[in-house]
Amino acid sequence: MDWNGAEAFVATLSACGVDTCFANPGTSEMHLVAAIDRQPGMRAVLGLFEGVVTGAADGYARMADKPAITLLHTGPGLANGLANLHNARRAASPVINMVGDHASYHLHFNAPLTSDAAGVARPMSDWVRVARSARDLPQAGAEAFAAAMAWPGQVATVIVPADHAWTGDTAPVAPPALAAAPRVPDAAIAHAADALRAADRPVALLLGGRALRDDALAAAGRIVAAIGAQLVCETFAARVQRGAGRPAIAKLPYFAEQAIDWLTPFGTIMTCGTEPPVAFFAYPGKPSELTPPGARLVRLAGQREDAAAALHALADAIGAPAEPAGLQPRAVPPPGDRLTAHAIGAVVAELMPAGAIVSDEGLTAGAALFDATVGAPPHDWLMVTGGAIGQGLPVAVGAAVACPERPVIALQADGSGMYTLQALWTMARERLNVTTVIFNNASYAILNIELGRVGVRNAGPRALSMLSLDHPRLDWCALAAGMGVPAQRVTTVDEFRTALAEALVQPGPALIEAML
Ligand SMILES: Cc1ncc(C[n+]2csc(CCOP(=O)(O)OP(=O)(O)O)c2C)c(N)n1
Ligand SMILES: [Mg+2]
Repeated sequence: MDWNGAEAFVATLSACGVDTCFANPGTSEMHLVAAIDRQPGMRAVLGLFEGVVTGAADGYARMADKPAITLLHTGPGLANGLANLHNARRAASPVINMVGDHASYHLHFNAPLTSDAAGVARPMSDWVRVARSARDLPQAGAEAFAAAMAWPGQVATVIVPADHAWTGDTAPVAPPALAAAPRVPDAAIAHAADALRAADRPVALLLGGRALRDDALAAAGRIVAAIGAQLVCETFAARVQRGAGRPAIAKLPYFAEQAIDWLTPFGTIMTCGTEPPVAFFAYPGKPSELTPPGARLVRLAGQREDAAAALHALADAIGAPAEPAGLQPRAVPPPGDRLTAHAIGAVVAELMPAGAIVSDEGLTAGAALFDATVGAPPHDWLMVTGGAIGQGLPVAVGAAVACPERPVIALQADGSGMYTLQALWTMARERLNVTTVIFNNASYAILNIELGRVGVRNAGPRALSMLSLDHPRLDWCALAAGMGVPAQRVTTVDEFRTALAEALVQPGPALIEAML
């Protein structure tokens, strides 16, 4: 076969096991589009805004533990997708961006779409490479795969000049060998074991990243069995495996003073798969670091070290039993009379099937939702890792594409949902099994809270108008219908229970607009 650069590039990634492309192409990507078309086993999923494309690639990676390709159009198209690449990077998700650009010889003519595409890519990519020729393009693809899979994952971006994509005389290259996950040094395990043996006050194990997966949690549960440690998850985690039958795990509160209060009873705070906890924002006169002054901070493993191996080694070092303790029992809290975030969480905990995936962009609803669902059937919970809102619906798309047999529930705040609501159209087109619950509070509620917390007093109507979503109030049922997703509005707990039960048994997407 006579390969052009685009075909050799896509075939190289296919040989690496990449089988999904989230796309929003333009003229400079037409040979990439054709190459995707010709590649057997490659699925193409169109997103109608680049933030949907990049967020879907993130959600896919969190569930598949391998990259999808994004197909993006020049610097401006990539720029539209950057916020969710930021979230993907903070999640340490493996992602490969394939960004088309003008033909190399065309750039100096300064045509309208001329931009510094590599410069646009750099801040939100861990690895960037501009292909140098058609022959170099498959090589760049293999290198991008290795970079994306650098454990546990990175955002890798290849800029593809159009002439390199369409020039022939090249061929795919072999998949690269991948490095193993970096192991925590023995000395760090011994140090952590000493700290646990010496602890005379309660111990909190603060878990993040891959420490929130089953294997690692089983080891953490062994440490619970040995010394009664409290497991706590970082406030914004990429993916937590939780629910009934798994080691019970709390979540560190978002507000700094609540997080410090929460951590104050602990004499030792050990981090694994994450960094020592810091406040999301600085506030005048308040500390940035959340570790209480009297506590001993012990770093077991960072985000890029093998957290599961470290936890098992630590459990062995302290002679912990083989079986985890502190398992979460099945439990559903009473929802209460009013349709609140807690009530929605309680009904979700009641009806959610085992193996469901939750994409949580609930913002002010988030803490109540997490707490109400601790005793739900076993499930995966995905959060906004980088604080850039507009992640929830695209991540739900990607998770549903990665795991077609598992139902996905998107718990979505209204303001954040508006950034990337085009994801609903992709759900409808691909018939993805996603149930979206919109929290319609007609407000940027969190910013109304933060306004006071940062110390602004006597905010006037102009300030408050920048934090409100009324006049006109968003009609999510109409928005969803316009994109082919059946929707209904609910105002009571019973209406919500009926709507959710219906949506969960029907195939394809549905949206429930909860009026709060
Ligand atoms: C990309 C991006 N733009 C803006 C913000 C600032 N921001 C944080 S929360 C928020 C509003 C959230 O409102 P909503 O999603 O309705 O949640 P609620 O507070 O009402 O629960 C905004 C605009 C952000 N975090 N990320
Ligand atoms: Mg809101």
